[in-house]
Amino acid sequence: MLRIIILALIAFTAFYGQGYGQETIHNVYGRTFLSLNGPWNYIMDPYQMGYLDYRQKPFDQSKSGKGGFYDNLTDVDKSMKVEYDFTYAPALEVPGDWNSQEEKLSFYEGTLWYKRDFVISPKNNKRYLLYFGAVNYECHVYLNGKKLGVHKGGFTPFQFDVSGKLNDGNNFVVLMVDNTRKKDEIPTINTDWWNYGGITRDVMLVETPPVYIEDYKVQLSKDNKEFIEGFIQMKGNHKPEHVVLEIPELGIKSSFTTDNRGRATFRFRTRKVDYWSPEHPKLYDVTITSGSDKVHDKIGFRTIRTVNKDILLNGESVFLKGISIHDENPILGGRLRSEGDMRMMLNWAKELGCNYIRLAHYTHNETILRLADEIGLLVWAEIPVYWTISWTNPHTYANAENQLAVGIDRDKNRASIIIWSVGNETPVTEERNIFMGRLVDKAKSLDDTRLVAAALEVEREGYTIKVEDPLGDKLDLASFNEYGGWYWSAPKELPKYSFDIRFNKPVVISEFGAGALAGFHGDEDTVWSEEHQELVYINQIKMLEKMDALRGMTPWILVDFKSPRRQHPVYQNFWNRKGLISNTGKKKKAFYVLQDYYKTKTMGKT
Ligand code: GCB
Repeated sequence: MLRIIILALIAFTAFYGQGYGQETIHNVYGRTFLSLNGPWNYIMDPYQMGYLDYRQKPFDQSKSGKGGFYDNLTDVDKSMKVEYDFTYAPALEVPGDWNSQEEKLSFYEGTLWYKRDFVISPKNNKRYLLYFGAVNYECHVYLNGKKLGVHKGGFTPFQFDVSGKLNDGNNFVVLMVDNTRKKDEIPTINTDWWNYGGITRDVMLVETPPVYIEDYKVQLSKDNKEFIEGFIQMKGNHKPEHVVLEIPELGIKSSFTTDNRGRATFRFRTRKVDYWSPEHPKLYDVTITSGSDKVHDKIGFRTIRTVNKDILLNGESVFLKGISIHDENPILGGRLRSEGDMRMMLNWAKELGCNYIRLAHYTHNETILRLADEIGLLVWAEIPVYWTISWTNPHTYANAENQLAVGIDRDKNRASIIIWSVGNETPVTEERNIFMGRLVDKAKSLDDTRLVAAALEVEREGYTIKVEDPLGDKLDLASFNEYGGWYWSAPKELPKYSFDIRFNKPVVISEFGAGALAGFHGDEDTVWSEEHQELVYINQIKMLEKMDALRGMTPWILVDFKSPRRQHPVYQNFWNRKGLISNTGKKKKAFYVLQDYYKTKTMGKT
């Protein structure tokens, strides 16, 4: 018994002690909030002067708790020696990474402080939650000079309950953000994308009633499309609460009573639903009410499952015409910040003829998922378990699992998401198989209504491309990255290859591609030319089409993106050039090859 308690305690501290694991309010955009976006003053602090004393002890762990930049001293008495002042410091726009906003920060990896003032008159009968869409990577949050907590993980939301901690009038929030890459974190030190630091997504102060609708899930039953099922979770007390779910277009108005955990689960028969699909992205207005709280959402209803080599969307075989996408706007530079940025990306995907996108390699902005629901694009969502993670470190695992769980939690009502990916190109070893296997089990335990996948790697023997990663046994798809014509073999050789795949599952190619500098022309053998990339696409498609199990693909990648690994001064200049569209928005020849293929490609074979 004692052992169990100790183990439970270790697991608990691994989760909460490390700064991940806070629960967040569901559908934050559907709530009443004060936006804290806009300019925040910042101080670059490579030596963590604002956090550590000269003996390297954190000020916030000293007796007084004072001494750090979070005190936000300004215009002090002339006898005081203070070596910072936010008031006169420059500002960065939030949301937005720091690298793309200031030349001197473009390669910066380290600590940077943010400060923002705001005015509010908190009401006695309300709760207040300070919500962050994402901050990369580790972040210490202080409100009016007092520490609220720490969060780790650059792509998932987190919040603090600040009820009773707000001043009536002037308030300030200070954040210390550190994007230093570390071996044991998720992602680890080595990635092929820019390590954009800072407050990259929305910040808001959410106001709710004291007892509020914290979470809910409304979807079609996995086993029977005639039923709607899900739950409503209240927060604030554990007394029975009356909750009402309304979907007017389906004639639904159902009442439930929550149990002593604040939860009501439901399953009831519905009249015929107009199914959501990329061709017909039907969303229903859904309203949940309890006491004085009311939340509105738009939810699509669809089913997804696999049968042998087929992917069935609403019971019909579908071919996933996809493209991979990073969370980056190459034209403005930096992380996607606005709905406009995101629409630009999705409209390009639509123009390419896609019905599907892979949001690589981490949890993307909630807004892009809502747009995918609205525009009609199926989605592969992913976590940054990428390449060589510290497989045996329990903190690393807890962190990965938390990022997976928070992503699933945030986006569980999005019809567009059909696949949770637990990682990308992780090298097969015993330790990795255990780590990844646990993530697959976790994803399935949290959501058994979607598919679980990972981007695996291939091996080659002569002209045979083999897929035999044992993790594949646990996954719903045979998905792998395969760089024939780029990292191995010449593009013209590709038609000679065939596949040997160990799994009787739908094959969805998670990546193939080739680099090309837009406007650089040469013959098909000239690396970096548009013609070379074009031939890779032509011959990849020929090669892939030989597989009768082929049910989709997300070539790498829609648009050129920034990466510190890409150094060639003429062709790359810190850009990964595998985009079908350049960093200035110019379509390369390969774009049209894929567009033609998608135009004529029919649904999967049954
Ligand atoms: C991959 C990775 C992706 C890289 C890409 C490349 O296999 O999954 O993150 O950017 O290759 O360009 O090498």
